[in-house]
Amino acid sequence: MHTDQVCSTWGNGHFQTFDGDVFQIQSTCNYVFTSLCRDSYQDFNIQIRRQNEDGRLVISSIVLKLDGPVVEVTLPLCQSGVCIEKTPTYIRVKAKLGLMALWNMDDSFMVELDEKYRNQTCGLCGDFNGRLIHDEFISHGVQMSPSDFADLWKIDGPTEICSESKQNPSWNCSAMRPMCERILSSSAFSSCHGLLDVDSFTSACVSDLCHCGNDFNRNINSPCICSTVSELSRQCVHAGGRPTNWRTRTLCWKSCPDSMQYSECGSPVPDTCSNPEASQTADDHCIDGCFCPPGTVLDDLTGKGCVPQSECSCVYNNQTYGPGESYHRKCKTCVCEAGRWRCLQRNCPGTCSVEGGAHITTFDGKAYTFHGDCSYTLAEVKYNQFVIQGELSQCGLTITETCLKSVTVALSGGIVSKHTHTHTHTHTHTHTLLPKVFAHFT
Ligand SMILES: [Ca+2]
Repeated sequence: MHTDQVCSTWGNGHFQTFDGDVFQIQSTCNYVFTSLCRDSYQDFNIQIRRQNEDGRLVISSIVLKLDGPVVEVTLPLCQSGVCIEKTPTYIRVKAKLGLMALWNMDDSFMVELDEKYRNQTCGLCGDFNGRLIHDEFISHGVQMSPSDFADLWKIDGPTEICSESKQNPSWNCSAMRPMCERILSSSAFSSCHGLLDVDSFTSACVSDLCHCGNDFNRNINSPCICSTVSELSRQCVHAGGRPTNWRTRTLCWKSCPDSMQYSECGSPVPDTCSNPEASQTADDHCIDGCFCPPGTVLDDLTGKGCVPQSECSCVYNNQTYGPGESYHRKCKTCVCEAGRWRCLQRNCPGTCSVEGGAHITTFDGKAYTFHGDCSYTLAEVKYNQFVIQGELSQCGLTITETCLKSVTVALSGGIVSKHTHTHTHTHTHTHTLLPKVFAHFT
């Protein structure tokens, strides 16, 4: 269960505190959404403001100060313990200190806090002490209205004096209730009813519908009703419930691009051609959004939408190769199969060389110069399968004039062959079945 750690705001100024109180503030002022109450050191401080767009309150600014400097970001970004990512439906901020914030880039914003912050938070999200109403709406025996409570956490800009616009309470909204109940209590949400206080969401739905007016047919697909139903769905999923796909063509329908389908619960990290098992590594709750149908992954390389993994392309050296296409490199051939390179290593011997008595090139191609005066191991395979030694010594007037005087090849089984410029000696100490090996050099 995570409901007691989540604070959220959605739709037309609805809020739910960490402790579960639901209230509405229809205001365009700037508020502390949640912060630590301690003033000496603030791990986090999140502020939020809405603005009025055609009679609808939409989130216009969210400011997160998280344990460090404020940074401008390009997504995705991970820096100093803070990760900011964008999925098709959400912008998500995760902070190591124990905070996750999720914004749907529209009306809904949610913060999940670690248990360790219990009874230490300030702001519209309440004190997180695990008790409803106390001490948010009843403090020291005094009752507070939501707008009194919100006033405590209002933070005006430097030149601003913001006052909350009071709601018009005279409207009779009860006529809207049956419609909200019909949707929110429907069987699609049956797994949510034991997890969330559906009545609070019904009241929020009634309030929004009332605010929007009487035209039900116009409202059925509008934010008037959908923002609260969507929020219930989101919070239900977060709390461990599994709402069935409740959206229909006539109720809060969401269309998706590229043959994707809308789902209330999909992986926050989608499987793609470049990472077809990404969702298996996601440790987070599922989220709602557009997802590729089962059996397909998102083609993030050529932009063909959702494709079976077998139709995925591959990338090598910034070039894209279609399924079945291949590239050849020294000693290997790779074929693109289902988004992955399948490589065949060809039998391709490695070469090490000593040239000019001092210029050595390793099996892996590293060249260096060394003027020796001794016998050196040029190559050796452990457990005495073979040892090749080279004798380097001065052969000119200066110490930088060195020559490879001789090479000795010793094989397991006792074959030792020594090669000099003019002679080759081979001694066989025991009989062996090893193939004879020739060392050649210039
Ligand atoms: Ca409380």
